[in-house]
Formats: sequence, structure tokens, C-alpha cells
Amino acid sequence: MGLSAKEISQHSDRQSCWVIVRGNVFDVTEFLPEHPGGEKIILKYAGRDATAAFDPVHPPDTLDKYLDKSKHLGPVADMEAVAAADKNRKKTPEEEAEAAEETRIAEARKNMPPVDSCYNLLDFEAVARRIMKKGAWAYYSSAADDEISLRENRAAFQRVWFRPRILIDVERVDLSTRMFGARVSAPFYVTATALGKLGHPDGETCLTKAAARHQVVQMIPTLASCSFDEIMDAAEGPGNPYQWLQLYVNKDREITRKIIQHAEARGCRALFITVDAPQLGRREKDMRAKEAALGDGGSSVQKSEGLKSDNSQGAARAISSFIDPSLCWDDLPWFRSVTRLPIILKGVQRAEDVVRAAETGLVDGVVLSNHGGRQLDFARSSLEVLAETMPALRARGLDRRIEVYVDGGLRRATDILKALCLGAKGVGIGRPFLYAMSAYGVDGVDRAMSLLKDELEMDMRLLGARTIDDLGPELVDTRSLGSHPNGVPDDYLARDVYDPLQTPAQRNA
Ligand code: PPY
Repeated sequence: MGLSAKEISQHSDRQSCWVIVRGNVFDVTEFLPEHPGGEKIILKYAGRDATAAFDPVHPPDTLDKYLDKSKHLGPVADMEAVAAADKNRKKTPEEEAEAAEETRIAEARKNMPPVDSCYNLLDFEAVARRIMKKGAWAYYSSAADDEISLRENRAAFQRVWFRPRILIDVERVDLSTRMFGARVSAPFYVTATALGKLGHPDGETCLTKAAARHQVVQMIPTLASCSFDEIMDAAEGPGNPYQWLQLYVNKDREITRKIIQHAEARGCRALFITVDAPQLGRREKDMRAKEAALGDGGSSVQKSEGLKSDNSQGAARAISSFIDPSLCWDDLPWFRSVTRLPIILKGVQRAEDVVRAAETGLVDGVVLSNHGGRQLDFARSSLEVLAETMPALRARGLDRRIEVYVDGGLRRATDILKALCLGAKGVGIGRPFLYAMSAYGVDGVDRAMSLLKDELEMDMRLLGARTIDDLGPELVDTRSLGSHPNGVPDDYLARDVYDPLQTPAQRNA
């Protein structure tokens, strides 16, 4: 039995709004004003199948968790009729544009270069840009305000040069290292990035599988498209590497406690508390892309944490309303009391805060990060912060008390080696793996990791380092790092709108 396509289609407005997700019908009428992504996106699918739009941005357990059971109306009797009705429906201009985009993407994918034609991480980015949906690309690639920090994250690496050692026996080079006691095959990890299914239907599990093949760590994001358990399940098996958990701290600490303790019970090995996002930064490229898709300001992320949204702020920012902006140093003892996992603060941006974190005795590590340039524009690059941090820690004898990691802008093994020379224990890589996944799935991420490892091995040889422990500050020249001598990246928006001053004109001009 089940509900007929005809009956479902009659519940297609604000007064009575039913949607189909994976063959089941849900009454979301009362939920409309609660939806963190706004009601408009739901109403777009009122009375019909919302699965394709729902899936990338909601973990599979979302409806069970957040929609009362009485609103779960049961299965659809005739999905064929639903599909047929959808096909015959007159499309809105936005839907026409969407269909045109599907065609563009199908064509671009047909002509995509084989994965072996990608020789470095930026190659994946170039391919992904062509084959991704515009909205997905905008969400992944966007950054805060004028995207100065985004570009500075790359530029900073260009201000550090190597001072290689010669005549070292580098026949055998060992890339492996330890992160919070666990042996990993290379000094990089997959850092947390939200909404993997925007890039690939299998979402974050692509990253999980590639990380497992390579024996590197994956940090699981709070806002993954896959559920936490799906990701942990995908990690199971021989040679299972390690998962860490990235945590956005919920205003409701009970929710946070459950998330942490569940992660610990499932074998996650470290807890990374994000401390650079009490409010989400403005990512205007993302906002504009959603505006185009919905006809007005809509949501980039429709994920419920059970709280009302403020749609006037735009999408991703509205969803971030579950994040507790009152989180502060005084909360650290509570975290220490609910878990035995190593606790790491992710998003530290100045040496003083690293020292303070170490001095609490409650924190096992920090990630120096400006959130891929997506939060405070003009936050410095993690490399620059690292260069001021390690001497400050050493001066106080704290450098062995905590592990220091960095992320943001790393694309080459030379970038990784520069960070390690300056004292980082490891580096997080986010967008490049997302792009490799979006274009080529697990095989893309696998290749991206292989390329990085190949580069690392070669560069360590050329640098005269046999092991990760051989890397140190004596191998780099950082004299230019803090003074930004290659300039602040171009301010494109301002350049576009700037009306140059005029000098006096000739009267006959
Ligand atoms: C980011 O987009 O930078 C994130 O960290 C994920 C996110 C997305 C939407 C709300 C809060 C965080």
C-alpha cells in the first residue's frame, strides 16, 4: 500500500506541505518555519520528491532525529507516477537553469581528463571547477569577505625558502610519523570539511576509504553529509587508520556530550574543538550562488540542529545558529571531564593563545588555522602564526606539552615540509581532497595522496632529510615570512569598483 502520487501532490503549499524523501512521505508543514535553511527551499519541493536536493546536505538520520514520528506518513505507493508527474510538470526558470546545468556537467564529465593526467593537487581543483555544480563549487571554494586570507594562505608559503643539507645518505626516506601517539604513513591528514555529498554522491566515505588505503588520518566534520556512523563503518577493516572528530559546540551541551562520547565509544582517537567560528564568516560567492538557484537568498546548507534560523543573514550563517558563541576558556574543564580523548583546539591564531592553551594542562594540541580563509578576513596564514608560536612555546618549555598542527593553503609537499621544519607535527588538507573526490571519487583522493607522498619523498631527499625528525628550522629561511614583502593579495572587488581620481583635463579633451 502506501500513499498515492495524486494524494501527495495535493499537499503542495504552506497550508499543507508534504515531501517525499527516499520513497517515504513526510508532513513538514509545521516544521517549515523551523527549517534552519529557510522554508523556501522546502516549499520548492512541496507535494513531490525532494530526495535529490535533500540528500547532499542532510545526513541520513536527520528526519528520524528532528521530525516527530507522527509526521512520518509512510511509503509512496507509486514512485513511477511521482517520477512521471515530475517529468510533465512545467518547470520554473530556476529549474530550467538547473536542467541546463545538468547537461553542461554531463558533457564536461564526458570530456574530463583521466585521473592519471592530474600531476599535482591544483590539477584536481582545475578539473573539479569544470565538472561541479556551480552552487557546490561556490560553497567549497568560497572564503570570507574579499578572500584576502584565502589567497594569503598560499602566498605565505612562497615567502619561505629552503636551506638544503648536502651529502646526506638519503637512499631510504621515511615519511611516517606519529600523531597523538598513533603511527601514520605521512605527516598530512584529511581535515574536516562540511557537506561532502555536494561534491560526490558517496560523500565523506570517499575520503575515508582513500585515507584507509594510505594509512593517514581523517578528521570527521560535525557537518558531514554522511552520518558519523556511516563514516566510521566505512573506516572499518584491515589496516584501519584513524578517525578524529571535529566538533562544533552546540548551545545544548547535552547534545555535545552525546556526540563526544559516541565518537569515543566508536573508536575516534581525538577531539578537535573548533574555536574560530562563534559566527560563520560571510562567503559572498556562496551567497550569490544560492540567490541564483533559489530566486532569492536561500540556504547553502540545510542541516537541522533543531534551532530557528535567521534567513536575513543568508544560508550557511543561519545554519550556524546552533553553534555556541559563548564558548570560552572556562568551558575546557567540562570537555576534559566528559572524555578521555586528546583535546585539540582547532583555529588558534596567535602564539599567546597557544601558550595559554598549553598552560591550562587540559589541552593536548592546537591547529593553527584561519579556517581556510573562510572566517575572519585578514587573519594571518597558519605558517606565519607557526613561526611565532614555536619559539614562544620553546622559551617556556611548553613545546613538548602540546602538538601543533597547521592547515590552510597547503598544496605541495614543499608546503608541508616548510610547516614541519617550523615545528608543526602534521598538516591538515581540506579542499584539495574534496576537489579530487568531486572529480574522481575515491580514486581521485587516492591519487592525490599518492602524488603528495611522491613529492614528499623526493623533496625530503633533495632537502637532505631522511626522516620527519630530521626536519628543523635550520632547513628554512623565514626572513621574509612576517613582512609580507610580496604584497597583500589583490583586492578584486575594490579594484573593480574603484573610480580612479582624475587630474585636470585639457579644456578641449
Ligand atoms: C564552513 O563552511 O566553513 C564550515 O565550517 C561548515 C559550516 C557550514 C554551515 C554552518 C556552519 C559551519
